[in-house]
Amino acid sequence: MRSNSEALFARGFARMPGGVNSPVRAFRAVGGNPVFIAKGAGSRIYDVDGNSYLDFLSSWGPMILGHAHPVVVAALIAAAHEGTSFGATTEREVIMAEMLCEAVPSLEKVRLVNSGTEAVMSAVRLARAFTNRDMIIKFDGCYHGHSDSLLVQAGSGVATLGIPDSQGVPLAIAAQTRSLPYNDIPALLSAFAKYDSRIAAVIVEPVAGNMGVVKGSRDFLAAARELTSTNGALLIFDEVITGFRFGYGGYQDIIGITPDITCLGKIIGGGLPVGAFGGKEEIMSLVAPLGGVYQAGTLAGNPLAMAAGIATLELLQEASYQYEDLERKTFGFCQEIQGFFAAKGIAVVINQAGSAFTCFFTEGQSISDFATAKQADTKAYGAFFHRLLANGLYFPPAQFEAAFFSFAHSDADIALALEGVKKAIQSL
Ligand code: HOZ
Repeated sequence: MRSNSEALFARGFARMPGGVNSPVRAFRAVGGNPVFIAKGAGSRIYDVDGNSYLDFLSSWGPMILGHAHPVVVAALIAAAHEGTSFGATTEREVIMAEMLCEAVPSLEKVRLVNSGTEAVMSAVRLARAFTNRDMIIKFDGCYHGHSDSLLVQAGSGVATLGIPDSQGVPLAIAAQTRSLPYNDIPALLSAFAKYDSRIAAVIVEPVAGNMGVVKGSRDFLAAARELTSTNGALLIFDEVITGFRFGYGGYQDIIGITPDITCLGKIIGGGLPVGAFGGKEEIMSLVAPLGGVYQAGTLAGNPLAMAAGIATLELLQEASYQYEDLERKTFGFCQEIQGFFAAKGIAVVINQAGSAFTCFFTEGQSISDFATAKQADTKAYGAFFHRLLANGLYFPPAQFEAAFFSFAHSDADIALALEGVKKAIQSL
């Protein structure tokens, strides 16, 4: 029973485009109307009708500690009592900048902003200024937020809604972005052969999360590193999802490839709006007020976002938070559900990286890029999603997204989740 959700959706629909403030939330990719969430605690979220769900959306990534972690909440309350915004610098910003630079190898200096979109938009501007070039190379199915330059063959909501090249982006701007197949080294080589002295930057999600989970191969990422270095372009890692998700720091540590600029968001804000971009001192010195690349924000480095982010990062450094455990649990879970699908005779490819995974409904052997991801049967995913919901599990409401485990998922939660997934699959 979801009558309160239905009533709220009807009210919201009258006053907000599609009834939402971010398109994928409208459930258009899976059918039906969205569930309105009232609250969350640990591994669970609760809707406005009193239904409870084990949460595998994790707010699209940030909630690696689970919802309303008491230490994060206490940090937020303490910060709120001291004032919520000053538009002036605060100690928490310095602490956060120090923590990020210590944890992520490519960061010598960092600028804190309000979202992943803002971080990437500013990183692209910075790369263009540093190289004095205009062209950006991205990859099909990677999503880097909704700034004009990057809404070209993008993933996430735009892929889901079939508008990877958004209306309203001037052709002249889109023409400065080339999108290549992900994990395709020959395509990268040809692009550099064709455009070399025009390329300002290659931007990539080292593990794509926005066409569903798809790992960038080490060879592919290494080729991007080498080609950009030899050709005077910059390599930007969009680690908005991967940062602090697979280990304490960036995914760049795990694969041992250091980009020139790193973009962060999600986990570093502990569930509050935040983003960051940074890199070598030489590059970051171009950012105003030191240099001529303008970027600013009234709420940048906001005290509440800093408090939640610092508390989250501090907890993640404690011995009780072992990323290997989280990965092992996620791997085991994916293996089990692969078995359930096989028993039911449903063809599925499950891509898993660390604590992130996606079930692609496809007869294909593997999903390694957007072309193979797009072969997935999105209607079948929609049916699966609704069966999961009916069994108390909240997965991403779209095929081209990642599901996440959090440290709050206990063994008992996982056992319950497996039971729910099994029932959902059996009822398909
Ligand atoms: N762009 C997000 C998914 N990758 C969706 C954000 C939201 O709807 O909250």
